[in-house]
Amino acid sequence: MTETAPSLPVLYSFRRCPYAMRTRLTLKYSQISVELREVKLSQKPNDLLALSAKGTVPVLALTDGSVLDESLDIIQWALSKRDLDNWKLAGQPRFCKDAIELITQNDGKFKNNLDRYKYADRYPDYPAIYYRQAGERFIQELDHRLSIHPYLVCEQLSIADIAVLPFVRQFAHVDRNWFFNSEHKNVINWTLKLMETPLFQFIMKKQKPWNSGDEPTVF
Ligand SMILES: N[C@@H](CCC(=O)N[C@@H](CS)C(=O)NCC(=O)O)C(=O)O
Repeated sequence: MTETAPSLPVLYSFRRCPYAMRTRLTLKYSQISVELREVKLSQKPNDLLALSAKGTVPVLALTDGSVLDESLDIIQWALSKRDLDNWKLAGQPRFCKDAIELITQNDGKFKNNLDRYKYADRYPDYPAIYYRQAGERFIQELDHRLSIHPYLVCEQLSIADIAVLPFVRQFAHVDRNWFFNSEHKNVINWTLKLMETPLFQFIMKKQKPWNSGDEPTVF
């Protein structure tokens, strides 16, 4: 009798999407295997759109048929399965609240300024530097935090670092020369340190875009 491989949750992802990056970081950390489907945003697969009409990545289709189409929901789900280093900051309600507030700021105001800085030609009301300076206010806050402890919320790596890092990386990459020579030394060191970890290197490996019928890529 031939045995069929157990089916895995399916993650629709885009390698350079910061929302997808933070979910891949967490799924890998939580030791949850998924079938990875790399999506081309200009050519979204019908299977993805059938699961979530929003048409954003990441989307995680669980084996029980449920679908998570918000990165923070995927992160919470993964951490509820396994969180060996307590990224959730369980038992530390003050830090936990702070982490959530920081992620909200990141996903809201900072992401907004980041988009305008990155795609300044689409927002001609102001030059790119205007949006960069607006985004820098968040970077300054992070820098201040990192002058007090090695991670964003406290002495340990947490969900806040993982959720925010991919966006700071994107901010840095708009003009690397400016960023890595800027005054934000604590943020620069934190970014470089985290990006050099085996976990980060692993989740950034190149993937070829998925097509229906492809052999599954286990991640
Ligand atoms: N709130 C969503 C946002 C996801 C999102 O906006 N992803 C972008 C890529 S980074 C996307 O899929 N955009 C759709 C598009 O570009 O067509 C989440 O946290 O998962």
